[in-house]
Amino acid sequence: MTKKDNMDNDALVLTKSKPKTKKPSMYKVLLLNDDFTPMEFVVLILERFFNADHQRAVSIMLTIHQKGLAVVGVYPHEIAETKVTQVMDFSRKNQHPLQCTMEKE
Ligand code: TYC
Repeated sequence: MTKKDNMDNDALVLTKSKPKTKKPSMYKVLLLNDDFTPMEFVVLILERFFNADHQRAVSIMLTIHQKGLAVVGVYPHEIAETKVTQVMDFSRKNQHPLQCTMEKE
């Protein structure tokens, strides 16, 4: 990570340059409570799309049920968008009104 600055052909100066790669911005994926989606369906969503084991999925689902929403994962933009789309598509196909959104961390 050094840059060679050759100044007037005699002094060779080594200067540090900043690395040019940036960490990607991260996005929280949120699952929202509603009065109609069955608890078991939310548990299935958490197991299938957010890799939660059954016990953790039940615990997160109950948090959403009680508090109104929960962050269910944090991902780079494209992955977060994919998760939201997967959840919304799967919920719509099963005729549940479950809502999933993302916001910048
Ligand atoms: N509140 C729903 C019920 O009582 C369960 C539920 C939990 C729905 C979490 C959505 O994101 C949710 N059947």
